[in-house]
Amino acid sequence: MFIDEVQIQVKAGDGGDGCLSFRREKFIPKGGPDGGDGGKGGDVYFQTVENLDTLTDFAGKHNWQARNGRPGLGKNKHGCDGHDLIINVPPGTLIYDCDLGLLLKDLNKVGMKVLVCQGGKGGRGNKSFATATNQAPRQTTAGKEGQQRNIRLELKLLADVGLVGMPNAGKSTLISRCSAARPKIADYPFTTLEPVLGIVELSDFRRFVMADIPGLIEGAHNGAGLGCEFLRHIERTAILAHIIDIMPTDGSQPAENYYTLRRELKQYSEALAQKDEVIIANKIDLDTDGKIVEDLKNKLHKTIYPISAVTGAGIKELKELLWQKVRELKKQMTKNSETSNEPRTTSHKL
Ligand SMILES: Nc1nc2c(ncn2[C@@H]2O[C@H](COP(=O)(O)OP(=O)(O)OP(=O)(O)O)[C@@H](O)[C@H]2O)c(=O)[nH]1
Ligand SMILES: [Mg+2]
Repeated sequence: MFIDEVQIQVKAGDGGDGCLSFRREKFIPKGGPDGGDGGKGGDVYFQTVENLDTLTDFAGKHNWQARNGRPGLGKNKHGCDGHDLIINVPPGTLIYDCDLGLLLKDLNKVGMKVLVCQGGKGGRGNKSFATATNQAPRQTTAGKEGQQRNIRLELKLLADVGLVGMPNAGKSTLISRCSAARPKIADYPFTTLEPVLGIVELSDFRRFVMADIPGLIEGAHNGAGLGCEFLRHIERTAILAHIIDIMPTDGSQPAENYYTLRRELKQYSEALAQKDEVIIANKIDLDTDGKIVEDLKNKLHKTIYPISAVTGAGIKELKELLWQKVRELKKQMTKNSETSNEPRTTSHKL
């Protein structure tokens, strides 16, 4: 089950209460106060880990709570601090506070860790109130409550190349040919029902991540087909690979299908539509004399990369091209982030 949005409640641990106690021992009259302080409640963190790619772990669990601090004890014993709760999420998870309607943090890299709820402080035991003029205090304080938040987690997968196209265009066939991902492939529309990530490997240890998402149809922004919601998973890709079926089984025109899909992308988000795009004409094995691809080139007036995901024609060149483009864009992005003065910390406190 692929889950990319959940709402949960997280709570840090409460602080333990301070202890009221006096030293009582044989032959030691008036032993004095010896109540220890309470322990601190555990904090709640979110952390990104590599081997996760959905929010399925949250499906059956709404409440997430760190351990409370233990109360202080006699003989000046400090209560134990509560254990922190570290919640693992996939890279690309956005953390929102539902009540404040605020984006708290975008965990867009592996190994990031963010503190979202701070544990309550432990209370003071009566020993800590002892002074020269008040040597037998009976005063203690209770532990503080841990912070609590209603959190919404939203996952936007992190990939370098996002495959977009109409159903049946051959997106899944392409990703399964380029990577170890094995999404279902069939000759009916909407075979793919959830996003799939694949790592495309080239020679000399070069690699990039490709995302296959369910097909889009006209009216997707109004909910037609599977709607546009999966587009969020390619919002952060460096480039879009737009796959056109040159011989759609429904008899539609490849060029018109291209423009229909572009309109849908634009309706969903202008930023997405502005992304660099590589146009791929798939199924050239069915175009024996090359006329359909030629016609498509003339109609779109854009560079088109012909491939056949089934026979493998043009795939090697396509992988090289995508890798080059991803590398250039990533270089540009790191240059931009270096010129901005954003601190490069990996652990944050909110
Ligand atoms: N002849 C030919 N058939 C292809 C090619 N690529 C894909 N197909 C066929 O097209 C059909 C659809 O392929 P998929 O990869 O499932 O298409 P998709 O774009 O992932 O479709 P959805 O998941 O429904 O959006 C399958 O029957 C494939 O075998 C190709 O290069 N040549
Ligand atoms: Mg598919």
